Amino acid sequence: MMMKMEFKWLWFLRIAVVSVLLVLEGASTDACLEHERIALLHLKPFFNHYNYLNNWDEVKGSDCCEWMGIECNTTTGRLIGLSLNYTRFRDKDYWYLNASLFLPFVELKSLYLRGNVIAGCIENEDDATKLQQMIHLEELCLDGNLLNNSVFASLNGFPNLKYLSIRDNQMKGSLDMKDLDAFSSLRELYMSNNQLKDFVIHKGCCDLKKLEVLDLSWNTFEGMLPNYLDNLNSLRELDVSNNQFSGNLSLLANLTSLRFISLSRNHFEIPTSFAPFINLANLKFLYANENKMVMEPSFHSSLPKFQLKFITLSKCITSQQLHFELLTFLYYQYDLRFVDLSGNDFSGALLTWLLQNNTKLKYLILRGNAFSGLLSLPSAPNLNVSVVDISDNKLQGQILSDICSTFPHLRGLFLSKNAIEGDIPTCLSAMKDLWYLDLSNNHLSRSVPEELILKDSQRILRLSNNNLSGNVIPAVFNTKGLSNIYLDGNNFSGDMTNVDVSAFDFSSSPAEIDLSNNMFSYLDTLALSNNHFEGSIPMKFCNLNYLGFLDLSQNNLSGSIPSCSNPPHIEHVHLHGNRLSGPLSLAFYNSSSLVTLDLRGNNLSGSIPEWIGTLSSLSVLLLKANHLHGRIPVQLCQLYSLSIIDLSQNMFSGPIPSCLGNLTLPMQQNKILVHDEYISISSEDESRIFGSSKLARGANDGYPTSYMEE
Ligand SMILES: *[C@@H]1O[C@H](CO)[C@@H](O)[C@H](O)[C@H]1NC(C)=O
Ligand SMILES: *[C@@H]1O[C@H](CO)[C@@H](O)[C@H](O)[C@H]1NC(C)=O
Ligand SMILES: *[C@@H]1O[C@H](CO)[C@@H](O)[C@H](O)[C@H]1NC(C)=O
Ligand SMILES: *[C@@H]1O[C@H](CO)[C@@H](O)[C@H](O)[C@H]1NC(C)=O
Ligand SMILES: *[C@@H]1O[C@H](CO)[C@@H](O)[C@H](O)[C@H]1NC(C)=O
Ligand SMILES: *[C@@H]1O[C@H](CO)[C@@H](O)[C@H](O)[C@H]1NC(C)=O
Ligand SMILES: *[C@@H]1O[C@H](CO)[C@@H](O)[C@H](O)[C@H]1NC(C)=O
Ligand SMILES: *[C@@H]1O[C@H](CO)[C@@H](O)[C@H](O)[C@H]1NC(C)=O
Ligand SMILES: *[C@@H]1O[C@H](CO)[C@@H](O)[C@H](O)[C@H]1NC(C)=O
Ligand SMILES: *[C@@H]1O[C@H](CO)[C@@H](O)[C@H](O)[C@H]1NC(C)=O
Ligand SMILES: *[C@@H]1O[C@H](CO)[C@@H](O)[C@H](O)[C@H]1NC(C)=O
Ligand SMILES: CC(=O)N[C@H]1CO[C@H](CO)[C@@H](O)[C@@H]1O
Repeated sequence: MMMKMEFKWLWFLRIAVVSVLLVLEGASTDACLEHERIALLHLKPFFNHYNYLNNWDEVKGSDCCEWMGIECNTTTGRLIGLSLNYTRFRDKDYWYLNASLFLPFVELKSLYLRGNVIAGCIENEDDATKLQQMIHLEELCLDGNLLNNSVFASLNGFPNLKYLSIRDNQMKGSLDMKDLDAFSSLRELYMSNNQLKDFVIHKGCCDLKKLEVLDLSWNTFEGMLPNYLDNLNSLRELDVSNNQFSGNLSLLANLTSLRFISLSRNHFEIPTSFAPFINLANLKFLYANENKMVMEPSFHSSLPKFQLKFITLSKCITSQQLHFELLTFLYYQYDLRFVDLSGNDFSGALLTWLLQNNTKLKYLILRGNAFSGLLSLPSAPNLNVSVVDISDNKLQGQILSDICSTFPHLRGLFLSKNAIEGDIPTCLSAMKDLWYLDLSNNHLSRSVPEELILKDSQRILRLSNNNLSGNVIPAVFNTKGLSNIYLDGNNFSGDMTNVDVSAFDFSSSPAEIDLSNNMFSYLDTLALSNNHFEGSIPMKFCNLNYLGFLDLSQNNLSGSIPSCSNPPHIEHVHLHGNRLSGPLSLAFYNSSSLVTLDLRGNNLSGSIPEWIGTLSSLSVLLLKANHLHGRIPVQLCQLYSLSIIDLSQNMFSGPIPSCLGNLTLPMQQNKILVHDEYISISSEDESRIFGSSKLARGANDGYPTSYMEE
């Protein structure tokens, strides 16, 4: 699609240049042919539901080459491109297209009819012969319609069609390969997101010899890959992901043009040596997540001919524990950019050699395995490494400061859920590109380098559940940059009361804030629970204009909850397990963004204020184990999003408002916050990684979306 877009872009440029020349020469050309203009006007009523085609002007002399969705050849004035995506009402009934209406456009090259509730074609007697006249049609996109398997029979005609896309339609059951025989000119065929289940294959068929891209993903195919495939000698990209295919991969062994294969989320038996692919010298992208990995009966000694750039092999089911050493083919790879072997329970020592062999490696994802021993690093720097994720393994020992010089351009470092001990190396705070550091759930001890917390750029810092100590309070409240800071579950101490937040005492609106000078704190998440902080919650919290998540629970905080106009975007407040006292002040009055309010286990007194009804998004209200008393206000019934209320262990009196029984208490789990940000691949990196590979780029596999979500 890349190439195509570039081509079109050039084309528009050329149109622009030509029209400028025409103006300069004072000449005028009737760019649009009259009979094509009239034929377009016949089409208009079928496609103008949103009035998008309002410049398809019925006045004579209107140049149809200028119309919405039209592309003409600037020399001949003939129509060559017609793009009518999403121009019908989606909620209106399905309809049948009269393909004859397109016959006047004999030079048409591309036709896009995506998302138009088309259920099929009207049968005209001699359509097939007539469609044969459209010798220029090369691209046809029918994505997102209601077409069934008969679509192939209706389209049986276009002699030079190269690109056919029928994604997201209603093809079901068996795909009869004979139907495809008429499409011998096809280079690219996309059929993802239908409900196709199997293939009907006939002897002596297989005219798709020129096919280069085949997308069968997101269907319900089952059984072995069809024999048909091994004839497709030109195939460069094959996506069969998200089906129920099973069996081995021998069938692909001779398709030496293959550059991209996605097998993810099927039941294939993938041998650890990848022996079936050994001759695929052009293979660069191999996605094989969530299949069955099987051990070879014997050691496979032949060298693979491929040099992969991208391999994903996460969450494969195995019957026995696999030692990493079994992935022999990996020893011969030296051009890898992206490696994901997560969730496989691989054991053994960490793959230092993989980093040494692959100096272009950018992403190394090994989380959820059983790698053990020290976090050993290659001796030479790997300048390209951007993300290293070895969380949820069995690493021990310390993080050596070599890590900073070995991976100087690191953007994400994920080492949580291991058994790492010792100090956090100070050099990490000087790493300019590092915006996500997760060392949580280890045995790190002693103090945190102050600079790491103060670091003045946008980032996420997770150090939860270690054995870190010291007073981090001054640093936390002087942090700069847009930050999420998680320091809960440690042994930090310090008095909150006198926190100096004057550094970010600002009242200007976000638009006026000068980010470039990093003058203000954009703290949006602050989690400091389970430490030993003391004193009262500073009044100045009210000035944390960007705070969305505040967790100070399980500390030793006292005094009252500051009553102020609360942070305007606050969503989740966790203050349980402290010694907070006094009434529920106006702290959260009118806070329409508040979703969770957890004040359990404090010494709060007074009654539940009537303004509780103003918390229109409140979903979780936990007031258990305080000294609250009085009546439960009926205003609670105005909280239509409430899903959990806990008022137990207080001294409430009077009736329970009957209207509470009227609340539906929906479980809105999505609102109960689980932060799980990840690193994103920039579009620049993406094109460098994926190059011109069409399917890899589209990531039909759903991969690497977890790296694209921020
Ligand atoms: C435009 O038409 C001319 C003459 O038929 C042809 O040579 C040229 O390749 C066409 N250009 C495009 C972009 O189709
Ligand atoms: C119409 O949809 C196709 C397929 O998704 C796409 O390639 C094409 O760029 C779209 N055209 C326009 C004008 O949006
Ligand atoms: C389809 O369109 C052609 C050309 O405009 C027309 O002659 C024919 O009657 C139409 N068929 C139907 C069934 O409307
Ligand atoms: C498929 O669509 C055609 C119209 O193009 C219709 O005549 C036929 O009944 C449909 N077949 C099935 C099995 O729904
Ligand atoms: C792959 O499966 C086919 C069909 O079941 C079988 O004939 C062939 O021996 C298998 N190949 C391997 C290497 O297991
Ligand atoms: C691959 O090619 C070899 C040699 O031409 C042949 O023996 C084998 O049967 C082919 N395998 C497949 C699956 O077509
Ligand atoms: C990769 O490293 C392993 C282990 O050090 C070595 O055996 C292999 O030859 C290396 N491969 C390449 C291509 O450098
Ligand atoms: C936590 O760190 C302190 C020193 O800061 C040490 O004395 C203590 O043993 C550590 N506790 C654990 C469980 O590692
Ligand atoms: C917490 O830190 C103190 C020193 O500041 C230390 O004496 C104590 O053992 C630590 N607590 C735990 C549970 O490690
Ligand atoms: C909490 O603070 C009080 C008063 O300062 C102190 O006596 C108590 O030891 C502290 N408790 C903990 C667990 O730190
Ligand atoms: C609760 O619902 C019942 C029945 O819909 C209605 O009669 C009653 O007025 C409602 N109670 C309150 C307090 O909204
Ligand atoms: C693939 C890739 O990003 N390669 C880069 C690795 O790092 C060297 C040195 O910075 C660059 O020159 C390469 O382009």
